[in-house]
Amino acid sequence: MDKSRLEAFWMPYTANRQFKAKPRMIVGAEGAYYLTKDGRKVFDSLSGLWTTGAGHCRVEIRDAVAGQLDTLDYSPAFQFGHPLAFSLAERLADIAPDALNHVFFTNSGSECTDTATKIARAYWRQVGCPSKTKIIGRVKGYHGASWGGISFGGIPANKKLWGQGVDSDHLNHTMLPGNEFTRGLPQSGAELANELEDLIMLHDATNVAAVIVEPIAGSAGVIVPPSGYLSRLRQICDKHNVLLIFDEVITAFGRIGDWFAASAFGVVPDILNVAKQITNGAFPLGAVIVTDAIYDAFMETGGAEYNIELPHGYTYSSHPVACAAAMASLDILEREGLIDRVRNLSPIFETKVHQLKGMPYVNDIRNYGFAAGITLDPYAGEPTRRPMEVALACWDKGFYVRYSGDTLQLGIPFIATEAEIDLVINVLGDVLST
Ligand code: PXG
Repeated sequence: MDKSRLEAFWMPYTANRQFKAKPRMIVGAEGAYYLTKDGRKVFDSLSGLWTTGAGHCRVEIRDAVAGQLDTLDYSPAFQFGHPLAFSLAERLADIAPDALNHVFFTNSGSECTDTATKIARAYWRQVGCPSKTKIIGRVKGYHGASWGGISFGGIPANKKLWGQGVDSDHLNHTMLPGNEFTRGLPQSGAELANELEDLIMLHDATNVAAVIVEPIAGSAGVIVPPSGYLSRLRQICDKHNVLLIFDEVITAFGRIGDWFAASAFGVVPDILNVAKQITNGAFPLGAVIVTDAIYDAFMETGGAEYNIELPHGYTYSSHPVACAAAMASLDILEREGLIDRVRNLSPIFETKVHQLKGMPYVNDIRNYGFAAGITLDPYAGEPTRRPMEVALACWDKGFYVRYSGDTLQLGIPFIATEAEIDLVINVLGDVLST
């Protein structure tokens, strides 16, 4: 491809100069594989960007999308509705735990972050506590690229260019020294949740609206919560009237062998964000699922019936094609028992990924469900270089492996076979030891 065409596209979260010097073009996909421009088949070991667990180019989703484009390609999202949006919302409310019964649609995880935290702040105002505005995130958290996302997130590289963001503070992350190479949930570290109480004391509960965490931090390298940590967060939120927001953009819809981390860990937030896997990546869609208490508060304080209770939304909120893609994707997960498959095969994935312990540079491995993070010793002063080199070597050998910061990430497709798991672990082993 000529240089001016390459330069025309400013690629997101990408080393543009490096990519454009040696492009890695993907032109097709099928099942657990990509097809590259140079005719190679490449195993998709992050299911896209944690999006495509059921495999690529599913005909059921294609047919649903095509059918929807034939019937109703777009309908206005504000003040009018289409039936599929209500059906999808009801379906999500049915599978979400407990009182999480009301769904606000967005188009992405970042929009979910903004939406959930705007709802949290507005909720407190509506119930007579207008000073509760501060949002607490967590170091190493990722909640997207919007102003809310970078403010509540805790990855330094994603924050340093922008200056002042939205009012926030941060809990520490949960990677405790001594917990390296833990399989699944670390048994120690639940007390780290007590920092939330310290922060609430520091700022005063009358000023704190919500805490937002990924139950398992994804982007920063699959940081699994210590056993008991999330339920302690829940208790502290209850004690101080602070809303708990779970960002399940990666963990929802099967990645960890359950519908949600909230259900897997038995801790129910007040607001639950989802995106990515909801449409198997085939169409942008996010959803913010809130409790009866939150929804009812807006309906009860909304004033005259013609008033808009929440002046918030997006042109493409509840896009009919996105809803059709989501329905078809959820059908696939259910019909093919893919969530059970992940749960059943997770111990095998866990055993295999931990076989990389002892390989050169590997200083930690964390895993849960079909997700794993492998942290590598850095080159002196260049923390992100080694994972990039490993990932690019894997690409050359026919494996798409994602890296972020000092960590390699695996989020293998739900449909991956044991043999494919073996192959991806073996290639990582080969690349690390050469
Ligand atoms: N929350 C979480 C937990 C995410 O993982 C977002 C919000 C933002 O979603 P959008 O749709 O606005 O991008 C994400 C996105 C990685 C990786 O390498 C992770 C994400 C995106 C790209 C790469 O782990 N997560």
